[in-house]
Amino acid sequence: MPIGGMVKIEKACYYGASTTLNIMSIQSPTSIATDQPGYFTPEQLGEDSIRFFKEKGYLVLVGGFSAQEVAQLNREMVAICRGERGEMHMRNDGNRQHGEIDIDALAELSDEEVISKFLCIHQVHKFSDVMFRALAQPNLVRVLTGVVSPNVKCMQSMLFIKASGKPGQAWHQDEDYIPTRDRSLIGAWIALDDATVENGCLWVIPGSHSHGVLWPQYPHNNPDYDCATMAYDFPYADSDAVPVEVPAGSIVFFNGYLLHKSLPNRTTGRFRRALVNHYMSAESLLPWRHREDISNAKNDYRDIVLVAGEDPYAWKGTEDISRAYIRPAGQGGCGDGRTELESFRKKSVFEREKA
Ligand SMILES: O=C(O)CCC(=O)C(=O)O
Repeated sequence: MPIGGMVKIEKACYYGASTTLNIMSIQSPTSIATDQPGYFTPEQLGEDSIRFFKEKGYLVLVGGFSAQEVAQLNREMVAICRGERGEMHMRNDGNRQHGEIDIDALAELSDEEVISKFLCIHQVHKFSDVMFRALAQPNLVRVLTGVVSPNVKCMQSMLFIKASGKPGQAWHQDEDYIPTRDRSLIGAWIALDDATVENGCLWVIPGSHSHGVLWPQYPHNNPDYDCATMAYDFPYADSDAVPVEVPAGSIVFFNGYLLHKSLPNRTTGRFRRALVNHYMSAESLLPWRHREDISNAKNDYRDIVLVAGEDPYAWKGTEDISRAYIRPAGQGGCGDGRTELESFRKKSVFEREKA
């Protein structure tokens, strides 16, 4: 789909998935307990699920996506990684060094080998029709309109592939990266494989969103995690965290202030794939991507997709700014600036902010 065509779409629509199953999406049976607090089926959604989300900062919708939808997303992932949907650039944050992935050299490799080269690809809805439509999948939108607002917009999609041996992501809060004006940011983490402790499922600290505080972060040097920064000095211990093990097709919704992380995939030969979309209330401005020419209070990033209700700022139009890019796994090192927390603390405020 041409990007230019996409910005004309006022609201994303969902057309369903084709029915052919892909062998890569078939998993060995696992015994993931789905009768836990915070786990709901589409039939069980209601007051209790909304209350759980508000109190604990997350909820799990088991069976949110069907096996056919999961298979279609996994097939699309292969096409994306093979470069069939368009170019992706490697994100190069300041002085960090990352290797390039040579897409042409992937032609001879199997699907599993190709996708294993990537850890995470951002903004996949910008060049993939399938990923674009998944933004507004009906079960997903039902929860969003229940817990966020009748009016919901999306600004980010991320495809996590996490083959065996790939790192996790350290403790963080998503509003630290994507600030909203009304703290309405929410992640929808769609499991494209059964996600377990062994293959690197999400971990959350229930209730940690309720402070409304963004704790500081530093550029850790822990090889268990990718190059994204790690939160510290928050009033919780690792023992307060719970693993969110889920069967493929589940959607884990989590508040943008919730502390969460994932560990490396420690299995042999099993993937832990997930599609993660980020949404917020359409009523809030989105001061994302700092602009020199406008104050943060007025900055409103408009490369967004409305998935429910009305956009109060429709009169501003939308923009087509972001492009798909590859997030570095950090396995070749994250470059300069990685440090132990104690030496990070000794740096001046100026030096810390540069990191
Ligand atoms: O899926 C993962 O491993 C990490 C995802 C995550 O932390 C996020 O989407 O904010």
